[in-house]
Formats: sequence, C-alpha cells, structure tokens
Amino acid sequence: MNVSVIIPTYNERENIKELIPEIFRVFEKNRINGNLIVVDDNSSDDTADEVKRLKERYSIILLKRESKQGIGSAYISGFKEALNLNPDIIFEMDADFSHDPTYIPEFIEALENSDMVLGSRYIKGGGIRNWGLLRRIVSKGANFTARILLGLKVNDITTGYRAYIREVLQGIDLDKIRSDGYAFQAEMLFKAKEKGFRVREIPIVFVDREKGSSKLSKMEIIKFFVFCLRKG
Ligand SMILES: Nc1nc2c(ncn2[C@@H]2O[C@H](COP(=O)(O)OP(=O)(O)OP(=O)(O)O)[C@@H](O)[C@H]2O)c(=O)[nH]1
Ligand SMILES: [Mg+2]
Repeated sequence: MNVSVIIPTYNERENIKELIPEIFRVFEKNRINGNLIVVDDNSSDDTADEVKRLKERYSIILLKRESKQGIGSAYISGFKEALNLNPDIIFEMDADFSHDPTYIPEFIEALENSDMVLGSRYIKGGGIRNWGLLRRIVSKGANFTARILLGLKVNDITTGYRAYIREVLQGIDLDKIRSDGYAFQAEMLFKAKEKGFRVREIPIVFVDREKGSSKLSKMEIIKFFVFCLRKG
C-alpha cells in the first residue's frame, strides 16, 4: 500500500517539526509505505528549512512556492506531484495538529469500500475540541449552506482531513478547480460526487491548533458562500 500525505504549510514551523515524525511513526507502526509532500508558500518563519532538515531522515518532497497563494492551489500542486509517484491513496492533512495522524489507518480501511473518505466532525463519534462559539457557527453555517445549495448529502463538507484513491484525483480535471481558500474542500467534494465516486465519512475529533495562527480570513468565508450560491 503506497500512500502520499499532502500538507500545505504557511508559517507552521513549530507544528511541522513535531507532526512529521509522528506521521512517520504511524506509517511504521502500521506497515504503510508512506511519503509526505509538503507545499510551503515561502513561510517567513523558516518552515521550509525545518522540512529540509527532516528530509534527511524521512521520505519527504518539499514543494516551495514564491508567495502565499492559497490552500487550494497548494493542494493542486501537491496532487500533481503525488500522481507522478502513482500512490494508491492520497491524503489531505493540515499542519497544525488539528488532524490527528493516528486516524490514517482508519481512512485506509474505509477506502476498501469507497473512493473518497472524509474525516467528519459532525457524525456520531466525531467532534471538535477547543473551538469558540463564532468558529463553530461559521463551520456549521458553511456546512448547512453547502448541503442545501450544492445538494451534497454529507455531514462535514468543509473538513480538510480526507483521503482519496488515486483514481479520484485522476478523474477530476484539477486545472478546472477554481476555489483557492475555504471553498476548495467543497469544490473537490462536489466534483468527486459529480463523477460518481463513492464518498464515506468516518468520525474524527478535531482539535484546535495550539501553536501558530489561523489563516482563515473573512474574505475566504465570503468566497465560500459565493461559491455555493453560484453552483446552487
Ligand atoms: N501552502 C499554503 N498553505 C496554507 C495556506 N493557507 C493555509 N495553509 C495551510 O493550510 C492548513 C489549514 O490552514 P489553517 O489556518 O489551519 O485553517 P483552518 O484549519 O481552517 O483554521 P484554524 O482552525 O483556525 O486553524 C494549515 O496547514 C496551513 O498552514 C496557503 O495560502 N498556502
Ligand atoms: Mg487549522
């Protein structure tokens, strides 16, 4: 089983230096032949240098971009790089420890009878730790809107912890994905469903970041609702 995990980073030095060894511990423990693709947007806190240091020990590809260009295009670059390696499974994961890498084997198991697996905060067994009221309202509101307007029968549309079988990413025209920020996850799901791929949700407990700062801007939230309105 060959697995690629893609992690977009922007100023995540303190997180990434601890997260990378943890991911490889999970790979080793579960006999997963895994590698990591980190897409860094020229972070000013030297995230890329930290990744370069870890590259000496672990199987990591570092993609460096000139400036902050958004999570969507970071993932598209990461997907394209991953597809060159022909992995069986490709993961999306945040760098800030909100997505616990010990769930990786559960995603892989769920892909035995599905094509795309979402780590869901909004199904039985899932949850969110340490989020304030406003953040919860934004997330719930975004999910509610996308469910209605995009007609997606999924409980956690905006989750960024996901796994795809390779064929899903080969089946979607990645150059046509237009969303760059918060709406990117909804657009990928929309496209996968449109192509008839089977989507499953497994519960995850999402933990708010302790280090570094959030990159989710008001503009990205607005763009999310605009995306839903235009598609719906
Ligand atoms: N390469 C790249 N990575 C990004 C960009 N924006 C966000 N990221 C990364 O994408 C992941 C998710 O971003 P977060 O800021 O944690 O967004 P979030 O999880 O919705 O917000 P919080 O819950 O507040 O942390 C993190 O690993 C970020 O470092 C970007 O423009 N470029
Ligand atoms: Mg986060």
